[in-house]
Amino acid sequence: MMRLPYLLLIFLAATPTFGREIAFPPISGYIPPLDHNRAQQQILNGNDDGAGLFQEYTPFAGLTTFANLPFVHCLGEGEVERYDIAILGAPFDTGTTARPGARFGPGGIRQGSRRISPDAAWSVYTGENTFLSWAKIVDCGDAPLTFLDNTIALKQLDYSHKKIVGRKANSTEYTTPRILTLGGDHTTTLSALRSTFQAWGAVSVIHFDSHIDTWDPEVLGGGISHYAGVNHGTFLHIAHEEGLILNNSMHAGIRAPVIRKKGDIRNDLRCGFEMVTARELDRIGTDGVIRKLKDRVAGTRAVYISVDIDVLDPAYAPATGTAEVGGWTTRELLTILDGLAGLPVIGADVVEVAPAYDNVGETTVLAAAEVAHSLLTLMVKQPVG
Ligand SMILES: *[C@@H]1O[C@H](CO)[C@@H](O)[C@H](O)[C@H]1NC(C)=O
Ligand SMILES: *[C@@H]1O[C@H](CO)[C@@H](O)[C@H](O)[C@H]1NC(C)=O
Ligand SMILES: [Mn+2]
Repeated sequence: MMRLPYLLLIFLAATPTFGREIAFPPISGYIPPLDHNRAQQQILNGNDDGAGLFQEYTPFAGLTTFANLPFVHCLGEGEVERYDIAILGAPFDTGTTARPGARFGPGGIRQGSRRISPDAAWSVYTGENTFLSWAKIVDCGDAPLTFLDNTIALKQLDYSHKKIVGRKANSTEYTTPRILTLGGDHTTTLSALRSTFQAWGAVSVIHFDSHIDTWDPEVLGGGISHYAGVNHGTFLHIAHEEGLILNNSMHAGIRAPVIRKKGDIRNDLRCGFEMVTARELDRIGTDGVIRKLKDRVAGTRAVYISVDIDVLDPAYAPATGTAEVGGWTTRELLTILDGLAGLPVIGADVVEVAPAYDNVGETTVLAAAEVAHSLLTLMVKQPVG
């Protein structure tokens, strides 16, 4: 008589989603509960070979994906498991003008994200959990890119982006999947913007960076070759030339000097940008920065957010190619990003993370992982497509 309810109880206790509505448990739990009855019985019976102590999943077990999300071979042939938001690594760093190393950024950011886990990601600020929403978020791994030829590598990255955006989303309502790219140097954003153009047309860009990155290839690259002109300081100029971005785009956190006294800023405006400088934050605060960014892109159908980790001060992000002092703190950046909730973010990235220059406390990759988390939250909060 007692057996049935007892079995039911064990069944419920062993079901990780018990007691909570979980739309999509990609894994069985941050630290899923042991089946205590079973474990105790096994130990009492002298049968403590560990089978009763088995946990399907703990945060540092298995292979490292971003935020412990499931891996999907999004670039494979034929049908694959569907997704709404895809994490894609872009291991490319030969478009950088200073320290290389961002080809290891995707792996570094994943490493920094190991304690972010879908079943334990309830925000104390919003009470929400980005990973347990309408959106199915997966990690597609890294795009396979040659490291010997920039032109070919970027074409390979273009192809990877278009393939991932070209699949049918899991949601039947929002049918175009979106990508969060883990860079890679900033050149990789060009491929992302080419794919968002394919799906959504020209987009407004909110560009967090200490540098403007709209340099004319003749100025940054020297006009030596077309190949040399496509780099992490010119990609926004090229994106403008290709018609990928709208003229109500905006930089945030700028502080690095320009090369030409007037020409660079004139060209920047021509490319469709205005800016909030790094020190402006001291006068107008995070609310003021958020307002400026939102006002600038107001009414736009599609916003792309690119975060160069060098927008942070080197104290908060030493592991980057072209560090500039006098930047924002991690908390300030996260507050500003979260303040952009409601914008139709159709794609985003975190780039220029070069883990070789990080410290033993993993300061930069931890920051980059949390920035990526905030970007995912923006994408989830405003479904599009
Ligand atoms: C994915 O799609 C299936 C089938 O439509 C649906 O049942 C499931 O809830 C979706 N997953 C998420 C996380 O929305
Ligand atoms: C952007 O371009 C449109 C036409 O394409 C023009 O009407 C508008 O004034 C421009 N806005 C800015 C801020 O330059
Ligand atoms: Mn940059």
